[in-house]
Amino acid sequence: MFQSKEQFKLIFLQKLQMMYGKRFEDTTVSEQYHALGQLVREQISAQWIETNEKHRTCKRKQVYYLSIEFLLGRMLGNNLLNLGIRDLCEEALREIGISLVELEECEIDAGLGNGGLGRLAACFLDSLASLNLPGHGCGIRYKHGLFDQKIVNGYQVELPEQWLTHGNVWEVRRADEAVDVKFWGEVEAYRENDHLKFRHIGAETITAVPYDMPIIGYKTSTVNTLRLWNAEAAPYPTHKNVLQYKRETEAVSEFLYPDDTNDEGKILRLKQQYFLVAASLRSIINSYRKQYPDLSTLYQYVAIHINDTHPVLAIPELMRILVDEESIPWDEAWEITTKTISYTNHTTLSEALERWPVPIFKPLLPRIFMIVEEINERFCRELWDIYTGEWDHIERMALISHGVIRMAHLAIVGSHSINGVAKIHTEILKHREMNDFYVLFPNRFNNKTNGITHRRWLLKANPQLSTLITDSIGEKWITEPEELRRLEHFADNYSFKEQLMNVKQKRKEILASRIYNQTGLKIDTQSIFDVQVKRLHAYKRQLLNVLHIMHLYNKLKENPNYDIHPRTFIFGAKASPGYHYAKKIIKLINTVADKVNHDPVISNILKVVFIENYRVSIAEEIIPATDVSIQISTASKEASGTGNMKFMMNGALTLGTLDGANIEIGDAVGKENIYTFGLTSDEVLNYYENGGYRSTDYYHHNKPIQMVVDQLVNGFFPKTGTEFELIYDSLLVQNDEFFVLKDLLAYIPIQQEVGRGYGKKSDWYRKSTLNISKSGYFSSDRTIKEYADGIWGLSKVLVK
Ligand code: 26Q
Repeated sequence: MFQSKEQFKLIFLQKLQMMYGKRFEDTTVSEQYHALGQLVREQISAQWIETNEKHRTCKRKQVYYLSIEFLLGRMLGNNLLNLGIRDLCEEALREIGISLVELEECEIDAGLGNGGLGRLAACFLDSLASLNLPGHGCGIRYKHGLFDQKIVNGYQVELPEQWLTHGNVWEVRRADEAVDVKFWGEVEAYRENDHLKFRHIGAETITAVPYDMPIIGYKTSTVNTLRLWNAEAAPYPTHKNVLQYKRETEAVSEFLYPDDTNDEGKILRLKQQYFLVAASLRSIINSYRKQYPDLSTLYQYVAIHINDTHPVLAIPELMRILVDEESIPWDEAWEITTKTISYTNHTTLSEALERWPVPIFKPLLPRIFMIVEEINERFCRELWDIYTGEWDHIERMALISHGVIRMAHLAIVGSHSINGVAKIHTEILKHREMNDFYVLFPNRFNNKTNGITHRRWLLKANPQLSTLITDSIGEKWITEPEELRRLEHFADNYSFKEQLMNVKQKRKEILASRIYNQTGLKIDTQSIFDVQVKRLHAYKRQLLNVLHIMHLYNKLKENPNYDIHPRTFIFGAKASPGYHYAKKIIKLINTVADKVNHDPVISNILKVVFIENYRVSIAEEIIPATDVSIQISTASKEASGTGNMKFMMNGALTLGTLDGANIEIGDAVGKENIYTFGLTSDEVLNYYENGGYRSTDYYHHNKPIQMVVDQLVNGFFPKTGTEFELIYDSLLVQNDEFFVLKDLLAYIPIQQEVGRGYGKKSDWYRKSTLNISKSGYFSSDRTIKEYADGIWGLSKVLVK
């Protein structure tokens, strides 16, 4: 690596000149960014090769993490940090008049994910490499990541995201490792040595070309690989209409699908899933074969993890390879497959469980369909032996029923480990949603509470807080996050808390000036920053948050002397383009913002900000500036949540329901250091099972609730007409499926308590300190160690 600032400057200026053929003074910031990126990539190439060599020859188990999403965000700052050269570069660049931060801001986020599931995959890659574990990601190189969001007149408008238009310095195209993936066509049976065999004929072939990205561990020599597949036309297409074939082929890796469970059955989405799986398995097996003679020992050296059911076709695809290509008998192939594959579930929402109609699936993937049918038949026969005569029971558990394939059932039957992502979520899976399977395979179910990489979300995103922490307890926490616990001793240290307060203040000012520059809105940095940023979903209940703001507005209108600490309510959220209800909520937030921010009296006390185009890089600015982290999903609905952990680690206090990982955050910090409220998950699930909730009761018996609900439709918001009828109806006509009105009743007083709590600064920062000190458990380093030990059987491989 670079020996000194002077050496770095020399190499950097040379690089810049070589790449752009200009004098340094004439280069743009974007060119400087690309030159620095290029330089970093060249610097790590030796370590990357070394890691690959080591993994190729070490005869140790490797894990491949298959995910339809990797929400990486920006890479430059993180890579510099992990290489341990960020400070050196920053100073050297400053000396030649360049701001590193400005360069970093040139980088467009790699937004190849919707939210939690995709970001989790990215955090896992960082932890795998930092822990020297041989673990690699397999995903799709979408040409367009999640759409860019514009807010026009309060409405969300989507634009295609364009992260690749200026090239991507972090990827290497490996054309020599391209593989074929087959769709359509027919299956032909034939005899070979008296065995019945099958081959796929008349198929349409797509070429999958890998683009590899280096995943650099924190101050280690390990550089793992994220392999993203690009769909391209086969070199010599035999297709009748070559242009059409080319267009259809490239469409496979063109767009990331937005998370929209209402919009099922899109054939392109299924194509993407099989494309990822078939290309990844081919490449995994190719590299396995370089070390080992046959596939009978595959599971001893390879673990394949599927991130939700999106890559579940890895199960029948592996069976196809073992049975059709390797001529391994079915039973042995099945044992190899189930011992190789493990599965994480990320949802209990039954409408979000993937199902594919047979009429879509079968023609696209004819051989895979036959294998799924065979798995189903054998499984149902086993069930028949156990539950003889119980047709309903068997039908409930079948993989194929009423003409649809249930992907979660395939995942459970075909893997040796099934995990949920927070304790309560795993319990709900075991005892409710997947109970039939838990009874049958109790040992397969386990919990792995999610985590986040504290290096991106604390060390990189919040250098001010990181410095304070390191000054207080040393820097061991960076590689051993549980060390943060030692901050406990500072909970009553006046000087520490004052510095913590100053750090928070500084970050609030940075965010406030960003908001001012982008929107012209002036926000009070002495106010409480109350933040809810996450995908927009009915179950996440941004609506509960807005109705509470409307309530505060009403209270202040009624009594301008109403005693309340000034607040800034900050939202960031993308709604799936076809999810009308979610889009109405965005319009409502912006409508309330308009009303509140333009009221001459109220706007001195309350402000509402909707931050456009929420994404990883914006999260890195918002989270460190947050006082109150809003985590108010309907209990039982949020599998885990990971934003909650990022806020906690940055010293925000959580205001949340007893849902997902909020419960474990509460257990870690103690109930004095978190604000919880609302229905419990048992109460919610009991209502769903037995009925008994009547939203109109809450409406009729509570004036403040009635008032805000009526304001949705009674002209309170000028010129909105019937705009919010959908929301109004969801609350009163559809009986408020997510218990917004009932929980609003509890939310109002707990928010008052938060306001009072914030007034007592010393106490508030005591709580804040304790939250940071207990956040080490929520590092993905801990999570990944649990996966490595408990599921994958993986151990460290040190690279020299
Ligand atoms: C499905 C079908 C068609 C198109 C898209 C999709 C799709 C895409 C993405 C369905 C779901 C997702 C993403 C789900 C997700 O992010 N789940 C979250 O996972 C986090 C990590 O475990 C948890 O913390 C969250 O609680 C969970 O909501």
